[in-house]
Amino acid sequence: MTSSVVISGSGLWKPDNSISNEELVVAYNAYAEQFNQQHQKEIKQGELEPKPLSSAEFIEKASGIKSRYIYVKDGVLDIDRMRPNIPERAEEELSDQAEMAIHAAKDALKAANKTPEDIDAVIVSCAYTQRSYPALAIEVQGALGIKGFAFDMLVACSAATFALHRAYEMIVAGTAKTVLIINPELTSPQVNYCDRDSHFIFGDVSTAMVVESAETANAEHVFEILSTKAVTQYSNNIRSNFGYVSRANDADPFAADKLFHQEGRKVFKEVCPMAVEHISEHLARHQLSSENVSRWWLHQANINMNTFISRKLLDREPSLEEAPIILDTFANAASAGSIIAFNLYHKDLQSGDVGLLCSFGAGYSIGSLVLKKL
Ligand code: CO8
Repeated sequence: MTSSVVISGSGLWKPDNSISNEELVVAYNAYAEQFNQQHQKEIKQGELEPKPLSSAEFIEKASGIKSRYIYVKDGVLDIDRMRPNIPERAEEELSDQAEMAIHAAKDALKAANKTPEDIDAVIVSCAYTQRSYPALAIEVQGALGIKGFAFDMLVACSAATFALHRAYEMIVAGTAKTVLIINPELTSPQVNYCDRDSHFIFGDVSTAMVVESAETANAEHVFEILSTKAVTQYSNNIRSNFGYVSRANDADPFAADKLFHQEGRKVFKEVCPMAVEHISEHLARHQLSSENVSRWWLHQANINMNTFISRKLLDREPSLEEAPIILDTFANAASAGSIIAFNLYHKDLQSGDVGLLCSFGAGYSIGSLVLKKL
């Protein structure tokens, strides 16, 4: 292995529909008021807590989110449903996530100046896959006419960066030449739109990247992967108990604990210092300091987390140009967040500029890559 490994293209696909904070709050508050009305007696007798009201101002201030993309809007704002209405597709049809994946994959292939014939491995990596098997990656591989092999992997918010790590290693090891990584983040089916603390956090989106040897790369914007770094540490503070064993547990498969839930404050307190330490150590490996980094493509869970982390790293407030924020329009798109930031903000960098791509989230899991524009 003589040549370096590069990211030669990225892709982004967003659904046609979006939901603003105001729309979301109107629906949630109507639901909460209806719930409190219907359970007046139990609430009065202290058997049930009333549902508190949400506010668009709180959401923007606490998270930086103004709006989020949604794969299917129908049903989410219906106070008698409070979840998207996604029709089940026949086995012969392309699955929803494969469709989302293909949109982003085509965009990334175009940016990397590649065709499906150039790809020999596909990784679909995201927070959830809509079925266990056959793998979504194999479905995408078949639909795009890609030879070689494909597999799915799940690492919650670090799914995209961890997949980039695997692609890097496969190319270094010579087990693949050009790898397509796709993150179809269909989060809305797992959002509890009846929970004030989390109803606003997530959005749906799909991203993709092409990783290959520098020898074969011929795209306009090519970034060498100088190195990768990953860490995981078990925590129950971000959790979803949805799973195939529920049927055998005789548990309600739609119960609140089967959806995304978290101890947001604890996550903030524990993950931020972990991320700062992780990134500092990763840069030090290359004798780099934070001031040597021209662009920070950070995970996009919450604007206050990003501000905290960048301030600690830089000892000052970073400009939006240095550390772009995409939360306002995309919300938290699970593992796709840092990839969206890269996709939208990389073309202006000059040859030799260094950037840091990093995810942090459930698990806990943190994954980073130090990149240099060629
Ligand atoms: N409207 C109005 N008031 C509210 C609302 C609301 N919607 N929500 C909470 N409040 C109230 C609270 O009740 C509280 O009131 P009081 O002070 O009277 O108790 C007050 O506002 C403050 O509440 P919090 O302490 O909860 O609010 P914070 O300021 O801490 O902000 C955050 C909440 C934004 C969640 C914050 O804790 C945070 O940034 N946490 C970081 C964690 C995070 O963002 N995690 C996301 C991880 S996602 C991930 O890892 C991916 C998982 C896989 C994808 C899943 C897809 C579904």
